[in-house]
Amino acid sequence: MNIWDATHECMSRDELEQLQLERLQATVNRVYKNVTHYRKIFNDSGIIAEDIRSFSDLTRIPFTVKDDLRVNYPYGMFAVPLREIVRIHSSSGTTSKPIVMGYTKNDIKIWSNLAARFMTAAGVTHDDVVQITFRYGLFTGAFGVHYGAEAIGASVIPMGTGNTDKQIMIMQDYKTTALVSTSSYAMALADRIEQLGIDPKSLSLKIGLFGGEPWSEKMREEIENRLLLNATDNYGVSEVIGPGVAGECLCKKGMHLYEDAFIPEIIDPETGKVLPAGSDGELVLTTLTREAFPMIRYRTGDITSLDYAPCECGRTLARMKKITRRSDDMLIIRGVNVFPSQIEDALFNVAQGETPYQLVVERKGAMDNLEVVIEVTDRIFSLELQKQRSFLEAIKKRITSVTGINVDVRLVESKSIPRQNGKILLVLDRRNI
Ligand code: DLL
Repeated sequence: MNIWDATHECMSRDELEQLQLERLQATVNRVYKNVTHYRKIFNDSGIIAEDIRSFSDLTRIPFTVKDDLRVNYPYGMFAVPLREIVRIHSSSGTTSKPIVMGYTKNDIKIWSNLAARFMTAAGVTHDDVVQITFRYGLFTGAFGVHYGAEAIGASVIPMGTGNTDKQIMIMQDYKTTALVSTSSYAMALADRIEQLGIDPKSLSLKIGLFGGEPWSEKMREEIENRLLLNATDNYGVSEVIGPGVAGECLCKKGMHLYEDAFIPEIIDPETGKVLPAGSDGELVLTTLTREAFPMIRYRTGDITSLDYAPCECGRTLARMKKITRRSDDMLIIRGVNVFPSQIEDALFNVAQGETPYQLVVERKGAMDNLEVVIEVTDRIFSLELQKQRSFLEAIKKRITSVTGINVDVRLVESKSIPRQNGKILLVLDRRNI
């Protein structure tokens, strides 16, 4: 099995911890010097950057949460001046404003190598033809994997999202060997390949790299059987870098977390207490190499656990269990992160006030579907039909512009959404992942 960066992926725990501490000290000094938000937090908590010398010292620093990034929109969390930034990405915030991340030249180089790690671990080499079906743009997914694949020397097809028939045509004609997508899009591709009567044996697919959303072992089995490829999981979070935080090797027994670049902690999401190794809890990440956008103890919201036992592949890095749950209400719809509060904001804005509603998430075929069910209020009821239609259209448009996903919107009779103790369950997630 190939290893992209054996020096860092196979270090002894002692060496690794030494490296982590050196990099942690540099990062803490950097944020104290350059990021007002952290300087204030350190000063308020009586923490002196030079005093952070051990992992237990790290736990004295308060967590960073999405809201801190929102408050510092757009560039407040940058640790370098804009002239040193060569790339800007963004991810969804909890309101209509996104979170903005910056990268220096060196950040991009390090990121490419981190992405190359999980791609190599999944079996990608310079002989592969890699088709990337993530959205190119502000989302970190496509560019992260793209640069990783180029670093390996593979031939990259930067397809972007959608246009499934064309994806399949290209897959056939260009002889794609590695597919990069969300697991749900892989299922949608498999459905369409079947509908078109294409024999998957006639394709050249060998490797599937799936990430960006939760998926089960059952789904893995189904994708592997239908597309005839070896499917691996990879994990990333835009706020800390993008894809390239962790990825499975072919043993498929957890995702190796690149601990030389990120310190992971597992905490109890209720109390914030750090839990012992092996416990299930929320993953918190501290970046160790980021120049432009360092994050100290960033709460990812993802529930997982870490296994520090050595892996048969030779990598010594801890392995992170598949994520199936979040500690907050963030939804992942077709690989896009959506917060119910973003939708509520958009809805109340167009409706000019509070309106009872429910978000219903379902799988339609292989793909996720989000329907916004809105109860008719007197104000909406009094509108003539034409106006009601344009009202629904306006809501749809606004939600799409804020979240980046298309939703269905439906009006229902007043008081028809079921209540429990007088309250509507705001999110009804009927997907069975
Ligand atoms: O989704 C980065 C990424 C892109 C990773 C492509 C892998 C492949 P965000 O848009 O910031 O970044 O979303 C991050 O997505 O906190 C998880 O909740 C979820 N997520 C990402 N990868 C996985 C995975 C990218 N393999 C959020 N399994 C994270 C489960 C995942 N959830």
